Amino acid sequence: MELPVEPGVLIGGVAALVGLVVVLGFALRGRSKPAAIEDAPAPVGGFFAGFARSREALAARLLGLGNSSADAAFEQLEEALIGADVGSKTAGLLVAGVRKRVGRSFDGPSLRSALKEELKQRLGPPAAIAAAAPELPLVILVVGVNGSGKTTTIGKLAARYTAAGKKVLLAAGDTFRAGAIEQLQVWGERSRATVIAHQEGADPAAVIFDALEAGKARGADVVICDTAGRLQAQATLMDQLAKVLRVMKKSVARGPDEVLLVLDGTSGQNAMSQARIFKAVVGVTGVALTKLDGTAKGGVVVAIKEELGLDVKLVGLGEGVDDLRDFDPAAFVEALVG
Ligand SMILES: Nc1nc2c(ncn2[C@@H]2O[C@H](COP(=O)(O)OP(=O)(O)O)[C@@H](O)[C@H]2O)c(=O)[nH]1
Ligand SMILES: [Mg+2]
Repeated sequence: MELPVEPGVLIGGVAALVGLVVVLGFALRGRSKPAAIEDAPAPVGGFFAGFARSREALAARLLGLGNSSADAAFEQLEEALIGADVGSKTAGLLVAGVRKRVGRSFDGPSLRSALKEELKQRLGPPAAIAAAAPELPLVILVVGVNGSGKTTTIGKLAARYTAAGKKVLLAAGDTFRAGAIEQLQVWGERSRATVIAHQEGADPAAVIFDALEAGKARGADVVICDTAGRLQAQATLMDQLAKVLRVMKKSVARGPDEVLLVLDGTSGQNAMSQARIFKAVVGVTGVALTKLDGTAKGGVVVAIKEELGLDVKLVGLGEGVDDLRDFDPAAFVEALVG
């Protein structure tokens, strides 16, 4: 079965590092090149508000470093990477990689391109969401904490499939949160997908089982299963998800073709600890990183890949039905480093 894969599209709003390397370059080349700072792409979002303020101080510090400034420059780079939510472990790895690439003699542009190459190599090629299943329907289980953007992402994804002529069923597996079923139903209408729901408080595993059975009986192409997202630390949620998986396999023996973990791109390193827990319990196969329109802290993408071995497959760039993109690592790196 072939399902549509959109061409990768540039991440918007991810710009945590933009300008940093420009600043470094400016500092290393001396006072005669203030234009390098003017060349920095326009600030975007919350991180940049703070970054712009600290930028002059940073440049001034670097200006005083003179010829023996390489170590200090790398230290500044590491700090900036951590500030961009790359995480300290990954920042260390990246800086070591950049150091190896540039040696001790470098200027701003070579540092910047080394950082880009290092990031691209570590992120690897694009990873698309599962597009084929051994047998119809393709089954996607969507997990993540409350408010991360699961239901919205499901709605956008459903719209993408129906636009490609696919028959889509949605399972209203968040039976816990008030209004969650209605919210999915609204997305069902918007995306012309059928929603299978029980009443609030029902067993999510039972709803999802019913949706899978309905999917098979009705010849659906895709079944996308919503779940509740009470705090990841609550053992009950994890027990519930483990049960959902067991019950799913009673209808579709191979289990879900994709377990998509939805992470809020604005939640920074919190997203990492969530990802670790969900990965351990439900065997996550890919990540959808949402709300990148509202943050410039996209560096967590690198940590997700580097420290968890998980690919970001989709990114959310807004609340609208069209605001879902396939993740394109190369375009992401360009947006991040500038
Ligand atoms: N700006 C923005 N808001 C989003 C995005 N994805 C989801 N949201 C919003 O985040 C909130 C929580 O989303 P929801 O899908 O209900 O999260 P859930 O609890 O995981 O199902 C809603 O107000 C959504 O409109 C996104 O990519 N960008
Ligand atoms: Mg929801």
